[in-house]
Amino acid sequence: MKKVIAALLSLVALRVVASPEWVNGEVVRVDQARNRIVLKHEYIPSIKMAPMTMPFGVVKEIPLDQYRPGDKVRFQIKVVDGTLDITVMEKLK
Ligand SMILES: [Cu+2]
Repeated sequence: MKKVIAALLSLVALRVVASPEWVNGEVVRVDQARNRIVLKHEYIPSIKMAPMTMPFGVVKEIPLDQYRPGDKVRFQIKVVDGTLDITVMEKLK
């Protein structure tokens, strides 16, 4: 039983540390050649960014060829030297 509780607690701790911030958006333009995407995004609490349409860098693991203008998506970002990169992105149904 103790083991189970310990395992559960470590799971909870992991979730807190890795707690991902999902932001909803809509694809406006895809620039596959430069690994960039223009999104209309919602307010982003972690960086206090108002809703707007703007370009993002995209990590190469994300298959940009599967995205089209008008797709509703949610994504996670990281800030690198003042620019925003999308690290995870998925389509919303
Ligand atoms: Cu923005």
